[in-house]
Amino acid sequence: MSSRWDIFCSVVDNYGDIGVTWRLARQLVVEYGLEVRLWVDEPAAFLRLCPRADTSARSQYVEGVEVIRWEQDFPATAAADVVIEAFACTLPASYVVAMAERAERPLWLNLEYLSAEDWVAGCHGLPSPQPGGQQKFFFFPGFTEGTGGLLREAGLTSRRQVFQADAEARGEFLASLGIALLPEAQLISLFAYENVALAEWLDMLASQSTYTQLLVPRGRIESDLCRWLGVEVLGEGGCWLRGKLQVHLLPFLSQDRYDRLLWCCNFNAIRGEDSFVRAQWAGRPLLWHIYRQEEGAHWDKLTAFLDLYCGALSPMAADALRNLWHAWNGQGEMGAAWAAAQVEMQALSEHAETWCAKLASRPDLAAALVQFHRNWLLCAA
Ligand code: TRH
Repeated sequence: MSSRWDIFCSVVDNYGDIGVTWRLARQLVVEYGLEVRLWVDEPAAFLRLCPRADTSARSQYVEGVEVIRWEQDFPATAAADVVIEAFACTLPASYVVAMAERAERPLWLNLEYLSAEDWVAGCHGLPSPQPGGQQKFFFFPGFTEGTGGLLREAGLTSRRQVFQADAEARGEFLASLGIALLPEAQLISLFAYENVALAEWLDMLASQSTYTQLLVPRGRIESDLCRWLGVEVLGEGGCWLRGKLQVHLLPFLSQDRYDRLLWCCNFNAIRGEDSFVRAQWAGRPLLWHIYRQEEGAHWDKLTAFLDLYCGALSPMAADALRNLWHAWNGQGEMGAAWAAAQVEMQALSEHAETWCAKLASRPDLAAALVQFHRNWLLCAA
């Protein structure tokens, strides 16, 4: 069934909004042959994820997706069959009128932020009446049945497993980033907001008996890293050895290369929403720096996810993981929490693969969206 989809993305801050919508748009094109336009109000953010994009172009095709600069002065345009406003961004008024004027009403969806909280399944798919007689549906991603699932491209798990089993491919990829492996080193990737717990963690890693290589794509954590390393600035491509810890500063990678970085590492520190999901698809233990919300609302999200994730872990491993994530998010001692987590690392590694397989047995978010549209058309007929 061919249809036209419009996805609207307003970049609030960071890369999660554009990261999710760009990934979804590509998947809808590649796997479902849909015509997709992605409207983005901040081309610079898109350029970070897709360096070959042309920021000067008002409209351009990238990997089959028409990426359009979403300007204040919105052009007259025909509404698509399916309209996704990502993360409750406000659609242009003239576009909402165009939707209402279509002979066949489009399906209007608000794609929400990801949360493991219980209430999500109860709200997923609910309609909300809009002025002018239209309806908008809430579409919630999620980890459990009854939610919209998670973004996962076809064949992702097998591609990842083949890569992880291929030492030569991993070596080539790391070499392309200028990384030479130290003997017996564990690899850790680091993507986080500013974080005062970093120093304690790095002290611990530097004092361990075996090497750790910390792979850090450029970003907000750099100032904390500079402070700990005792240097003024960090040069991209540089590396610094302190005790048994070698820190590498990498460029910000394309989404596909970032996936491969996660797949190469024994442990991944990630943040926000999209990298958090990608680290779960990597099948390796992870450390989540959650996006802070007002009045500490993010703690409910963190707790809900941990309750779900730790369900099948032994009490010892679950405690170790909880304490580690709490410390990383500002509640507890990072050094002690890391030492305790190290003891459970084997169990955490095995669990990460089991968890990934469990998630991958559910329909992915793009499939769920397409199915939602089909069901909606049947109901409307
Ligand atoms: O950038 P983020 O902190 O985004 C956040 C969250 O989405 C949060 O929920 C939201 O409210 C806030 O933005 C506004 O983290 P996130 O979600 O992981 O997005 C980062 C994207 O960047 C993701 O698509 C992965 C990608 N990425 C790369 O492509 N290359 C890289 O080198 C790195 C480090 C990330």
